[in-house]
Amino acid sequence: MKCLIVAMAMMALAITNSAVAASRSFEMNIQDTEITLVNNQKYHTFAFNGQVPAPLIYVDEGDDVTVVVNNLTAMNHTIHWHGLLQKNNWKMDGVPGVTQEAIKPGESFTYHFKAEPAGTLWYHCHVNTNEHVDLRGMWGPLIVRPKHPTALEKTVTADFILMLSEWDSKWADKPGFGGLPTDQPDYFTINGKAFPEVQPIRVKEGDVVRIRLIGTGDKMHSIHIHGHDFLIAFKDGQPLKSPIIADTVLIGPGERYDLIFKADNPGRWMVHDHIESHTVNGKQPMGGIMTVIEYAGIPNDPWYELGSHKFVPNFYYEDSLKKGPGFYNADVFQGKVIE
Ligand SMILES: [Cu+2]
Repeated sequence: MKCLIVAMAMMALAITNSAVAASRSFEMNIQDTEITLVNNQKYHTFAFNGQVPAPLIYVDEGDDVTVVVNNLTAMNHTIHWHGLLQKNNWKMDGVPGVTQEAIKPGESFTYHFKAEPAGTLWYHCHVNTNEHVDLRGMWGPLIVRPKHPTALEKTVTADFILMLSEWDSKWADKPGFGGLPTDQPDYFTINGKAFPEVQPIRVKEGDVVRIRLIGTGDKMHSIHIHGHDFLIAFKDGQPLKSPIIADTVLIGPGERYDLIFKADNPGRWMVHDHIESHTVNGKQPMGGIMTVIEYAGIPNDPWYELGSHKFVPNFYYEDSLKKGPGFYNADVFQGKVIE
């Protein structure tokens, strides 16, 4: 009898656990894709689903995730899931020659993992990262929603993802080359676009804003937000016990910082890289890593640089993040597939 009760209790526990973790399956193609960084600066990428950044993968902590990847390019690739612990699952870590053979042209591979820990993670190719990650746009956000959110993050009403990168234009149309120590990046982007072709970050007074910075390239970026102090609340997806109050944060390659602040100062406020050489487009200042926080209700001005711009929502995946877990392509990032 005692055994039966224990067995029933264990079964109940198993049911409770499985009810929490969802199984989610996604599929992606890697495709030769031409994107435009700004003006007429095109770039040959190996994009996931033909877009840079890659699709947003948004799951719950503990979910059982399957991702099928089809390599439609002429190069080898893999996916590394940056930030996942992969406990007892190291062969899913996506490193060619260490955890798996690279996915060859025309081949597919199925990744299977548990989504842990929670937070702002990302994914990227791990074959010839110098070129594939730094110059060919092979990166996207992986957001794992926590089972137990912090009191601070529960207050967030507007959530934005900003992936920061650099590009050397001399390799733009030379896939298979580039990513050398002698490279001199001359284009700098947020979510694959440079100012003034980025989108503004639209908020309304009273919002609690979360900015998820992801360093996808190989340079440092010193991100400054005007008119607000923010809390550096998360580092690499993990909540900081003592968040730091700041107006500038230095983010290095691979790092993530989640900034949280109250939108309490209506106006238009610059957000920019304070490494001044990163605010150019080619030889031309001002451009690169800059955008504007726009409060709702501020009248337009004829001289406002983003004022004549067609607003495209979801440039920071803000709409997708509101919808909850799922797999999100975004038209705004779609390039031209190269046959
Ligand atoms: Cu690759």
